[in-house]
Amino acid sequence: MSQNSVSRRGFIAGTGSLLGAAALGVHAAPARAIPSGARVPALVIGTGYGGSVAALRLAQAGVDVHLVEMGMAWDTPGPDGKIFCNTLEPDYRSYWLRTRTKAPLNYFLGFPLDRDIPRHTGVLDAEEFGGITVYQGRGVGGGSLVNGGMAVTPRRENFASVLPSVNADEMYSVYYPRANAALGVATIDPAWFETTACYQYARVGRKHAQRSGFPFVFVPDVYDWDYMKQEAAGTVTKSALAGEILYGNNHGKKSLQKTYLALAKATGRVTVSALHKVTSVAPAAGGGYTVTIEQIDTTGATVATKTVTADRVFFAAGSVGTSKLLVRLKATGALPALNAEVGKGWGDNGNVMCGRANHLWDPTGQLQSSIPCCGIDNWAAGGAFAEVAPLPTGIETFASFYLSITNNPHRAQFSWNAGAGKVELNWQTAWKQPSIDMAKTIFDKINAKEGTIYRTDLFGVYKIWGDHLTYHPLGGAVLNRATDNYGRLTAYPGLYVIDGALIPGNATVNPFVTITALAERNIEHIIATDL
Ligand code: FAE
Repeated sequence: MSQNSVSRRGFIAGTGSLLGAAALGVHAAPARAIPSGARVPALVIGTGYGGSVAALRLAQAGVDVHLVEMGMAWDTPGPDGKIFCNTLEPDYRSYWLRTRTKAPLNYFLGFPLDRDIPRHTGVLDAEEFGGITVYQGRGVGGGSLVNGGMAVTPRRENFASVLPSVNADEMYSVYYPRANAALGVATIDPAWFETTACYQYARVGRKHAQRSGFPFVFVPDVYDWDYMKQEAAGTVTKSALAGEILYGNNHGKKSLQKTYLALAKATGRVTVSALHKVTSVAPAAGGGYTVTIEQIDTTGATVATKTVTADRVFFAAGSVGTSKLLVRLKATGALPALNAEVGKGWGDNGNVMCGRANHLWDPTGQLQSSIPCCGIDNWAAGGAFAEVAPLPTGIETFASFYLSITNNPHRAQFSWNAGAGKVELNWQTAWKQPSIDMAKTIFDKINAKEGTIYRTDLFGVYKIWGDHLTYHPLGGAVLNRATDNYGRLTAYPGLYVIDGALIPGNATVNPFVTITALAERNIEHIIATDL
C-alpha cells in the first residue's frame, strides 16, 4: 500500500467525508524527500526569504543544501485547476490546520465573515498567542506565498534604528540592490496608475493624504505589473484583479518559487522536503548536528519521524518558528548553551489596521487590485507608515482601508512553559495603543479634513482598530545579541539564524526586502569565512 493511500484513508476517517477527501487531493510528501539516516553538509529549516537566500548562495558556492519545509510544496492544482483558492472563497487550501477560517478582516457591516473549512495543511497560518494572532505563510516559499509583495527598502535615515550593528553603507550600496534585483522588485507604471479602474481606491487614498498635507509615496512590489495590465485588458487569467492574495496568488506575483528558489533548484545542488517539520537540533556525537524531523500528511498527522545529521544548520523558520525552536531547545537541554538573549526582542512591526468611511460621492471602486502600490509616509512626524490597502470584495464599499506600520516601542519575549509543554509569547493586546495613537496622527487629520469617520464594522461590532494581529513578526533571535553580528549562534559552531528573527522587532516599513538583504549580507560573510 502506498503512503498516499494510507494518508488518504486517514484523512477520510478524520473528516467522515468521502466527497471532501476526493476534492482535497490529500497527499503525502514527494518520494524524493530526505531519507532518515542521511548526512548533509547544510540543512536549512524553512523556505521563506532567509532560507531561500541561504540555499541559493550556498549552492552557488558548491555546497549541497537540503531545505526542510513544514508546509506543502504548492506545485499541484486542486480540483478547480488552481493551486490556490480565492480570498473570497476560502476552502481547504486556505488555512493551516484549522476547521474555521480566521480572516484578518473578519466582519463586514458588523456581520462575521468566518466560515467552516476542512482541516488541512493550508497556506496561511493564523497562529494564536495570548495577546496577538500572528499571520504567516506555510509552504515552499514561506511568507512569499501569501503576502502582498510590497517590497520596501527603509529610508536610509531610519536604518540605524532597524539594524544598529550593521554597516548601512554596505547595505545600501550592495545588499539592498542585490536583494531587490533578485526578488524582481518594480514600481507601477505611473501613467497606468492614473487611468486604471483597479487603482481608483489608491487614487482616492492619495487625494485624501495630499489634501491633509501628508507625503504620498508609490511602493514597489514583486507583482509583474505587465501581467496586471494584461489582466485589466482581459487578455490573461485574472489573479490580482480577481482578488487573489491572502490564500495565495495563482499568476503574476513573483513569489520565491519563481525567483530565489527557482535559481537554487537550477544549481542541481538543492533538494526540498515539503511537509517535513524540524522538531529538534542537537550536537551529534561524531560532529555536526542531529536534526529530528517529523514528516506529516495533509491532515497534520505525523507519518514518519526521521533523524538526519547536518554539518551546518540554518534556522530560517521565520521569526516565530525560529524563536520557538531555539527557546524550546535551550530550555529542554538540546542546546543549553544558547545565550540569554534567545527569545527576546520580538515585535509586531507596529501593525495596526483601520478603515475610513468615505462620502457617497467618493467611491473607491468595485474592482480593486489586491496588490497595494502606495502608502502615506508620516514616519518622521508621527511614527506611522500607512499602506493604502485594497478591500477587494467585488462590490462598492465606499471604504478606504489601511495597514499601518508604526514605531511601537513594545517588545515581547518567547519563553518555555514546561507545564503546558509549549513556547509562549508575552505580548499584550493593550501594547497596540501606541500604534493606534501613531496611526491616528494620519487618519484623525484626514477624517477632520474630509468630514469623514472611521469604519466601525470591519473588525467586530463597533470596533475601529484591527489591533489583534500582525503580518510582520520580527525578532526573537536578534542580530548581535542572540547571535553574533552575522547570525552565528556562537556557542554552537555551524548553527546560524538567517531570517526575520534577526531583526529587532521593527523594520519601519514592510520587512521582506530587509530580511532578504540581511540574509544576503550574512551568507556572503559566512561562506567567505566559515566554509
Ligand atoms: P517566512 O517567510 O515566514 O518563512 C519561514 C518558513 O519556515 C515557512 O515556510 C514555515 O512554514 C517554515 N517553518 C516554520 N517552522 C518550521 C519547522 N519547525 N520546520 C520546517 N519548516 C518550518 O520567514 N512583507 C513585506 O515586506 N511586504 C508585504 O507586502 C507583506 N505582506 C504580508 C501579508 C501577509 C498576509 C503576511 C502573513 C505577511 C506579509 N509580509 C509582507 C511579511 C513577510 O511575508 C514576512 O516578513 C516574511 O515572509 C518573513 O520571512 P522569513 O524568511 O523570516
